[in-house]
Amino acid sequence: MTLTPTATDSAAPGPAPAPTAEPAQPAAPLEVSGRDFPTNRGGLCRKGWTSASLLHHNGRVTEPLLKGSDGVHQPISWDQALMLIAAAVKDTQKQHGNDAVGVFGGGGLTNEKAYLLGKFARLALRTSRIDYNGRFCMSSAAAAGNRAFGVDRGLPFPVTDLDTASVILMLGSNVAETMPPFVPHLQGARDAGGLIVVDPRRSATAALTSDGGGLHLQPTPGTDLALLLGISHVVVHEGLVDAEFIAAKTTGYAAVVRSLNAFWPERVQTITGVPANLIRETARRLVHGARTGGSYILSGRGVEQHVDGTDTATAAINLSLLLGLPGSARSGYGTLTGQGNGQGGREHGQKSDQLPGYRKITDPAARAHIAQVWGIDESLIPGPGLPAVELLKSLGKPDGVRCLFVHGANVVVSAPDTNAVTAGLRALDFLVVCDFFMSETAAEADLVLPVTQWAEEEGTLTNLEGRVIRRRKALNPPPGVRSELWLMARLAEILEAPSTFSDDPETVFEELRLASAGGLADYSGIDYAMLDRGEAAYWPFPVGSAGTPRLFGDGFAHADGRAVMVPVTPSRRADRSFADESLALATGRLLEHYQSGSQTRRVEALMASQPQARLLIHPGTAASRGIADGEYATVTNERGEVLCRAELSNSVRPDTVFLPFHFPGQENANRLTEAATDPISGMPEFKTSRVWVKKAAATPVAATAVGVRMLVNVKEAL
Ligand SMILES: Nc1nc2c(c(=O)[nH]1)N[C@H]1C(S)=C(S)[C@@H](COP(=O)(O)OP(=O)(O)OC[C@H]3O[C@@H](n4cnc5c(=O)[nH]c(N)nc54)[C@H](O)[C@@H]3O)O[C@H]1N2
Ligand SMILES: Nc1nc2c(c(=O)[nH]1)N[C@H]1C(S)=C(S)[C@@H](COP(=O)(O)OP(=O)(O)OC[C@H]3O[C@@H](n4cnc5c(=O)[nH]c(N)nc54)[C@H](O)[C@@H]3O)O[C@H]1N2
Ligand SMILES: [Mo]
Repeated sequence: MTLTPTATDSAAPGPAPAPTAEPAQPAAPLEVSGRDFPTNRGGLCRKGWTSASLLHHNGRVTEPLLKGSDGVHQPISWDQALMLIAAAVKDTQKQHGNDAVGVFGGGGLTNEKAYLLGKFARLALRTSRIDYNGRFCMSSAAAAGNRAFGVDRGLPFPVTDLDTASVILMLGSNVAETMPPFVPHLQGARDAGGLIVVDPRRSATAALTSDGGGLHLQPTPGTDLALLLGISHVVVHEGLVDAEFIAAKTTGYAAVVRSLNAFWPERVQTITGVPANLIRETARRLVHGARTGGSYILSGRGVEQHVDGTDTATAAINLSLLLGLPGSARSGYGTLTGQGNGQGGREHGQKSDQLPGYRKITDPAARAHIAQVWGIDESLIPGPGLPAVELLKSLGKPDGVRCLFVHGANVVVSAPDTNAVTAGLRALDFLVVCDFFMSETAAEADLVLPVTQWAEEEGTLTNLEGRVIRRRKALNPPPGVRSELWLMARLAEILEAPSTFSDDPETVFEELRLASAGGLADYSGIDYAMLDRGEAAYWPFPVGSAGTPRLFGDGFAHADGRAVMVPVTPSRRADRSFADESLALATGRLLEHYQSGSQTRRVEALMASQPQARLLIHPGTAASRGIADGEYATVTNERGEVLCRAELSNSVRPDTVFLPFHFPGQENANRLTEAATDPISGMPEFKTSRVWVKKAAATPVAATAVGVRMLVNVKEAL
């Protein structure tokens, strides 16, 4: 049979759901094919096509595995595993208090699993310490959206609205590699000469600007905030502001205008390296677009994953407000959500300060509502916990988390300053990792629990447009593998949790509906039956409504209906230069690999095409260090060292090098990234690190072995 993907917003390997999938029918082998759906137009990226091979991969973990004193994992029964966990939780909490148990979730989990994980942490584990890898992904864009609009939905309009735009400004997003099915939506703007890409690299997306007269702005990494202030300065000082919109729909305009004074284009050129004439041209094209076919501003991780990511996204929103884009029928602002369920995963309680329905855990009314849905006393809901980076920093510390559950993240590869994270994991009293593969994080675990993959479970996801989509089960999991809903329900029972924990996805969704009712992300009018009929379900979708494909047409989500303009300015830190021998390290993605590579490094076809990390470096920069194309280089700073091959390319600025973050061990870019965070969102500084690059003293032995190592069958390794 053919499984129908991918209504997804990202290029996740788990093909995402179609609105009208067929009923569950175990069958093998499973094939994956594209289906016509507005977000992808039937397209599917290479990782999508190869994803089915992972379902039957021989590296699949199929039994609970306990690490012995010799460091080797050995199979145990599920009953033994559950008893061990219960004992570890009780012991830890007796000795160190309830918050010594922590949970690290994932933006790839279905809505049902994400919702139940938040409830499980707070009621069964009785801890406030839950956060998730979406903190590394969408948190800055989310914080900026909440601050400006009062709500955080990646695209406040259906993605097909972009098709007719004449100008699209892409800020640090490389959709040509990270969301290939999205690229057709840029065609209208490309044809109109209106595609403008901001990226320190000439990425595959930046290269799309060359065929129709688009623009590529190539700033020094980490200087986007200044660049956006420069573009806004032009809009204000050339009299191009949409004054009617500002007066009717916003607050804070005067302060924002004042904050722009020091950012005239020539000065911004000296900060960013982007020529002043391109800054002016960008502003003028955006204005022209807004007055003709429509202008959109879209942001990606390149501008958001910084210590000033929230302020940078805010500067992008302010620019869009000056132009009157948000809420307009033909124009808009949005951010491109990444993970398979990056949107839904950030709405229903995995965040440390959140309750379902995008509610605040500190809000008394929200607590009362959720306590009533859960049938418990409100005092049983803990207060806010720690955001991801702080949670990871606390691992193994006397007053920190000492027993950790990981559901859907591979932090040994993907978290910032990973040497420190790995040390933290090793200092834990007990680490439980749920995964389908022996990821680098699972390899550190005391207990690895084998869980179901995307095609083996029912559930829902919410795509980048805020549209809830059903994912159907297509085949049975291998014997020995359990669903995470089952695991949470069993453990809740053993730990004598209050309330109820169902292992049936539809029952959990029904509860999520009630819990989300009246919240910002209201799903109460959505049910499985309508999703199965293929009906479009955009939240907020209160009972009795028809959902909300387009937000902001009638105003913004703040009480007065206005968008809030917040003045922002670059910090000294973000302004720092790389004038000495050091270089700016930017990180990001390759077409062939997904995230920590835990899945895609197991696919032969993908490994054959991208077997190892390569450091993208400008030929001049490489020459001054005596590094030839393909030779090994070391990339170092105070946190660690990466050893990998150099790839000489004019696509990157001479002051910048680029590393993908998909590879482990000595090729892991996150040995170099800093765990400093954005004070508002908790986003770490993934996109700009100060590094020194040298020719490697000796060629390492089989550097690729690090990537391939995990292909070994776990059982064979025992
Ligand atoms: N192939 C593939 N597709 C994916 C994923 C994957 O791992 N692989 N992951 C999914 C997920 S979770 C996400 S979040 C999305 C991410 O999708 P994107 O945001 O498109 O991904 P990145 O490659 O992280 O970053 C985009 C661009 O930012 C640029 N950049 C780096 N530093 C800066 C900077 O300081 N300023 C600016 N303006 N640009 C900068 C990089 O050169 C890169 O081209 O992709 C999703 N799709
Ligand atoms: N330097 C640098 N670092 C980055 C980034 C960057 O641009 N640069 N990007 C960041 C971003 S945007 C993201 S989203 C993160 C992603 O980082 P991670 O979350 O670590 O990435 P994944 O490889 O998706 O890890 C998910 C793991 O969970 C497993 N898994 C998948 N689905 C499920 C499930 O349903 N249940 C369970 N239990 N396990 C599951 C997979 O097999 C895999 O081992 O990385 C961040 N790290
Ligand atoms: Mo992400």
